[in-house]
Amino acid sequence: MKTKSMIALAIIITAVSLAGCGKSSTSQGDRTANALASYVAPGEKDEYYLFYSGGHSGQVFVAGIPSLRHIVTIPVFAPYPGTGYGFDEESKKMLGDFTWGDVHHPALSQTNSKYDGRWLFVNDNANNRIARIDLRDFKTHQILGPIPNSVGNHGSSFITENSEYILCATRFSVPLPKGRVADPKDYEKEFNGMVSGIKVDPQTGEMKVGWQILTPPFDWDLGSTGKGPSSGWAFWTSYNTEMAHDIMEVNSTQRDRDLCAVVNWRAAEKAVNEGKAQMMDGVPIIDPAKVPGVLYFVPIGKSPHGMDVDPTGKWVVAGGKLQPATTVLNFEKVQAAINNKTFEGDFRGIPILKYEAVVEGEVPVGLGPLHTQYDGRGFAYTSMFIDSCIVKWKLPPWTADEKKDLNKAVLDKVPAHFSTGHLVVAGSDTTNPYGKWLVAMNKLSAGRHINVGPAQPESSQLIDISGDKMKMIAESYTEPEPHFAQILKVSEIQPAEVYPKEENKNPNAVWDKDATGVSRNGNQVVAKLTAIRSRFTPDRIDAQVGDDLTVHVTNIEQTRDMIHGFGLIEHNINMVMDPGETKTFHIKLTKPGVFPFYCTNFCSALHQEMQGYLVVWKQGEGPASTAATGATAQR
Ligand code: RUQ
Ligand code: CUA
Repeated sequence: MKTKSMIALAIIITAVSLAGCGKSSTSQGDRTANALASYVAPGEKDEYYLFYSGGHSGQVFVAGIPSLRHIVTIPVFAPYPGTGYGFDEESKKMLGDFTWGDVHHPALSQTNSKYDGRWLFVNDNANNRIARIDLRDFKTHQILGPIPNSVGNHGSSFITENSEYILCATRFSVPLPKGRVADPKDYEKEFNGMVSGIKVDPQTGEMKVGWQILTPPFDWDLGSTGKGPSSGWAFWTSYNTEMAHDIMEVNSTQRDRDLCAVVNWRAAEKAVNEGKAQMMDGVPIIDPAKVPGVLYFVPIGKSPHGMDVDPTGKWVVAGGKLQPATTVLNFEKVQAAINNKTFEGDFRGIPILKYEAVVEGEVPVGLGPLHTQYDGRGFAYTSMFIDSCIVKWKLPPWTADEKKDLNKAVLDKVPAHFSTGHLVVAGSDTTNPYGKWLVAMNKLSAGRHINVGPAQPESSQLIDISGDKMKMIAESYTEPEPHFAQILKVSEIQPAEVYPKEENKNPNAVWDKDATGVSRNGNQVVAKLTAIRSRFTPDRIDAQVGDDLTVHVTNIEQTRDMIHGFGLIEHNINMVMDPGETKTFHIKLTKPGVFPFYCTNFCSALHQEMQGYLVVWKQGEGPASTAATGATAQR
């Protein structure tokens, strides 16, 4: 039916566009073609997942491509009542004392530099953490951090070719170890930054801090990891090579070139194994001045931002925020310069590679180049914050003619609305990009949407890059604030639709009525409940003031979509159990009364009837006080 419904839509759209919208710069023919390109008819499905970071919302959003429709929110660093995240004991423990995070750069796990569909890692710029989302259930399973000796986890999370490590670099420098105080006036002497290798368990995905590399107090910015010829290496831009600590917009933008980091992470791992590190706050730290071969610098103009390795692993492109060009490093030349010691001096004992020896060219893409992505066909796409467009250009090797005038390598520009930050090309950071779609994540939506008052959303735009010329197809709006994103082909993963009963290893899970009930031991009261359409068993919990109440609820459904919630009136308790899942909350009972609890998730025609009572008697009163120790009251 796909064709029929598309033709119908085409007719409707043509009719609508003929009736008005004369202001649009898109011709009638294109409107129809564009609409069809992103149209996913009712009952049909998108072809790709778009995982985009939710910035300071602390979450990850999942949309479909080509429809750009938001499908779910995956809560990560902030409580999210919609899925009960941050209310049950397990997720509360993961969040710790924090109720927000600042998610910037999601990274899909890789095997041999291809997405393997296992995990999605995201960083928290604000509280120096990394989280792991499992793509089997689209849930957050681990939050690591705050990472020791590391402040402002922005240059992250960059994954290595076989997901050996998540590599991170600090945005901010502070006196180390954390907790030490020095005057910011002594910034150059007292402050330091850090590059961290977060080790990922190849079976479970469990992360732990592996090692760190001490750096001068530059503000490390964006980076990426190598592959192919650059296998084992990673790259970060920096701003503030000036090492300013105040009036940063002036004082940190003085130099024409800043120093980017070229890190041999395999050499770092080896150095740690050989005992060449010193411990700080429980982490082996490498001083790269004393362990040659781990860290090099390359000058890049000016206050650069993104630094992206192409699918072949040979070209590394830096966006020169304040310079109207991208700089293309040739990794083979980087390697040769290291081997031949073609240095132009050093900074605190770290060799600076000679610019002319490693740079293939500066491509005049326009104003405010930030990030670059690749289609795997030899083309690069750069987001332009100031020019507010996406620029398509040709990677080397360039013809003699192009080399003479690299303007000739710039092939196409498409306006974006407005001020694009990140952009993502499907699969750009793998050896085999899918290539077809590009999503521009724009910082300013500038009132292109219906008026929603002064709090404005961000916008995302879908661009078709399959032809010679880019084509703007569709736009949508998003909660604040997408930074980077990853695109994964839907057919590459098979998420679970329920948690199978036999996989539920929770010791407090109950599946039969006989195992449910309320038991008391001293003032510890434990309730084990089942939830199924449309009742809780038991639907009454008796306790008394002063009790410690623990409630485990198992959703014993094995049917897709049959989700139950557990909301407890006036106690700030809100759990949501997916089919086959057990969740737990714990509270100290402080006030007497009868408190209804109810299912929050509309599950059946009798959903509204899915309710019960927590009866909190005064101390020494009611059946709660007489229940024998360890006894289980059944109903
Ligand atoms: S940064 S807009 Cu946080 Cu990724 Cu470049
Ligand atoms: Cu269960 Cu509503």
